[in-house]
Amino acid sequence: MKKPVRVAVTGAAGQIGYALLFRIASGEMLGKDQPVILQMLELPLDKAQAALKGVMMELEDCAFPLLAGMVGTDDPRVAFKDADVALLVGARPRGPGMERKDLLLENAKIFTEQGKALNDVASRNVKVLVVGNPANTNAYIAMKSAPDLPAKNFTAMLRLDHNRALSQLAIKAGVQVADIDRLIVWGNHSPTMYPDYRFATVANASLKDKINDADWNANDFIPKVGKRGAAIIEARGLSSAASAANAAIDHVRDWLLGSNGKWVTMGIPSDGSYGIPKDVLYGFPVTTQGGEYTMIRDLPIDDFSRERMDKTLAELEEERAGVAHLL
Ligand code: NAX
Repeated sequence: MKKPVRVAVTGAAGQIGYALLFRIASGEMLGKDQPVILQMLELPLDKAQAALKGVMMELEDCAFPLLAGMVGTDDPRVAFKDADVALLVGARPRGPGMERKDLLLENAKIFTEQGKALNDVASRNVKVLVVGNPANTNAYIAMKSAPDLPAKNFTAMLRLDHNRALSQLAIKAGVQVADIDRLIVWGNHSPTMYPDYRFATVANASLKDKINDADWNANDFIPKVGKRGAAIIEARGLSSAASAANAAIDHVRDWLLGSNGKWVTMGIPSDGSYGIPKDVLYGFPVTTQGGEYTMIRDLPIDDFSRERMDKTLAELEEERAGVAHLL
């Protein structure tokens, strides 16, 4: 039997947590031969801790053969102790009358504290995925608060946007999702993101040749992917949870086990490529192998794309400026 991998999950009693933990424990994220220890963090509130206890009881009741242990806590230093993977899902939601700036600052406090705790107690090669919004900036804050850990190990989730875009393209072109490769979602996990299928292929032929429709791209596809989260809330009365958990699993699975040459989108600290300033946590195309990602470089950027990539960058720069005094 392999040595168990320690997976920390914050916001474990929330909706995404509920859709995520059981799949991790069943081996869907790290493999059907990989035991896991779940280290779950929730707020130090009676209600949150009671709900977490209930989730842990249900995990117990599944008798997952791969679940080698569980920890439930309200202390980040306990949850992140020796963690190999950390899924930072819990975040402060926007309350009534709360301004975007306040939301940013409230979350900055959480991700500063959690970044420091990771820095102090997690595995020196912990792989961090931030799901809680604003995901890119929260990941940036955690990265800056953990100077002893490799900055490249801090990532933000754009995989849900990537998966949403894949499905919309498959529907439009009348092809199978599994046959599409080389899709990108540039930038911030927000409606400013830029889903870009200029390089996409379907069964190795150009997808752009199949969908040669600039009007559909600009006025249907891009806004639909960008506003999909809001459309789900309107339809379901609740925000995306199962699809978000699924995307988190895809992100971590591909990162650790490899994407087999397929392009996937990850929010990663920029190295200055594509005119995106160093360190900005931005959605880029990558391939993954052996627990490392490699950015796809030197793709040509046309005027239409440049404008959109700059717009989503401007939003990220604004968020970064809003928290700069805390870092
Ligand atoms: P819920 O409100 O259902 O759950 C969040 C849980 O986190 C709650 O149980 C809460 O008690 C806990 N929590 C809050 N602050 C915490 C802290 N400091 N430490 C530990 N636990 C904490 O939200 P849910 O629907 O699960 O969504 C979680 C986050 O994911 C939200 O920020 C949401 O905006 C974000 N999303 C991000 C997506 C992405 O693609 N990056 C898509 C889905 C989702 O909207």
